[in-house]
Amino acid sequence: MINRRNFIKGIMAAAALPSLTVSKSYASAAKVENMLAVPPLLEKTRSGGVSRFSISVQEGVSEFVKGSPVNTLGYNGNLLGKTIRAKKGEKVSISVKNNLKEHTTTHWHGLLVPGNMDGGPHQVIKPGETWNASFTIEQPAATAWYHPHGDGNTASQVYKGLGGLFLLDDENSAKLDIPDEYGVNDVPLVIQDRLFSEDGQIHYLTSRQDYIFGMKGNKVLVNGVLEPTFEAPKGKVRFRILNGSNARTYNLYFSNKQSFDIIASDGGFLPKPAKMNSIRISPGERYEIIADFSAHKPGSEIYLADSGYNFMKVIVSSKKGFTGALPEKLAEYDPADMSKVVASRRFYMNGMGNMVNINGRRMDMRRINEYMTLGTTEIWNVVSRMGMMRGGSSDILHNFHAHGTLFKVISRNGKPPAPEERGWKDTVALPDNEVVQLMASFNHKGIFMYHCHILEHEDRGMMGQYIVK
Ligand SMILES: [Cu+2]
Repeated sequence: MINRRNFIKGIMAAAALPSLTVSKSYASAAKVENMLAVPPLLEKTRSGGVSRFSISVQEGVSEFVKGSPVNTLGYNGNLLGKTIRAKKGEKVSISVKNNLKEHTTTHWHGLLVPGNMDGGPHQVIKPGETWNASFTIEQPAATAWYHPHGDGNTASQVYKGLGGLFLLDDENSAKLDIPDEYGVNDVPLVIQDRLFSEDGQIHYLTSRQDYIFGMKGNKVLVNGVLEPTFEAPKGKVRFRILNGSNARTYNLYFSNKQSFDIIASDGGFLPKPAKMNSIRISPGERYEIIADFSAHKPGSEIYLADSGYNFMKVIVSSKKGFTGALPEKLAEYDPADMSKVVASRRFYMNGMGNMVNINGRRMDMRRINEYMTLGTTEIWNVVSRMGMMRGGSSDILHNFHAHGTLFKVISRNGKPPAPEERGWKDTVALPDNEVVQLMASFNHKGIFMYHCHILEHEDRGMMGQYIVK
């Protein structure tokens, strides 16, 4: 952090400082009093063999600090959204009504659907209009999510509160003996940092740093609740963690240093659980972990933390929880089949602030950057090259997300991926100058985006389009 701060100081020397001064470092300790909210499931109706969901994108008001209302955005509510849940093979139809005063789109992050159903910047929903997305779930069980993806206004809409979970189930997830009581021992955690001032208000883009590196906050919301408390049963708890932040990468761990098992990444279950003490999660990524609280006395307090900041308290209750052993095998191990690879491409993620680009180009709605063939597999080499900032920081300055495919990490700088990156993914962190090799297949037609998931970078053009024909 020190290195980065000095570095920023250098490039900010000539910049005017913003008039608003809010401490941007994490609070030293959490003042925890709010209970964790769990987003309810979105109601579905069945007709004609199709599950129908209805979403309203709307303005709202939220109180993160008592007595300090903040204008927010939500899906069917004041903030965030209800959880959509569907099974493999299920036909779904989702109507999305835009009740905002500005355009939006609704992207199904992590879902494999045709390009025209993807909810990217081409599927604009103007104020007052409704967009209908229909598709069949054709992929393994996973924790996915939905969020805005408009051309140039994604970051502010997510920051104000738009985002929801999209959980997928299949035969495998139904039969695995793991915690699966939604909200009890199978608990989603949408982690988002926000810049709070003392009066409980939230601020956006207050400094040059925010434009350059993306918007980072000084406090963490989990499921829209500031520094919450979760009461855990005395047993194993599955947390489905989504980094829904605009720009911050977390290294999550428990304050008592207890280990946990990672069971799933963005696109579904890992081949087998991976025991870890901390997990790096960049914006847009998801990890499902199993934390075991059975050895703690009722009343014990443990925190979920990042960089010394205890942002969520876990209180162990006396309720008996899930105590079964974790399965040794979680999903069929499906090794990367390089014999199917027909092409390789490079994606160079360059620059900062307004200079961001991929392979020297910035997003242009009228330009298709890459052409893929339906049913093929490719190798992608993705690398973050920071130019003048090369080597300036150990932080994650860019990451990479692709729509329309789930990929496998083949290697990082030629070395095999760590155990937690051996399952399906759609987003990867890019430490500076590390070549991340991915294997991706294209099984849906249409136009899809690939981009940095630091949302201020995405909005400033760090995005490209590929077409599958
Ligand atoms: Cu970036």
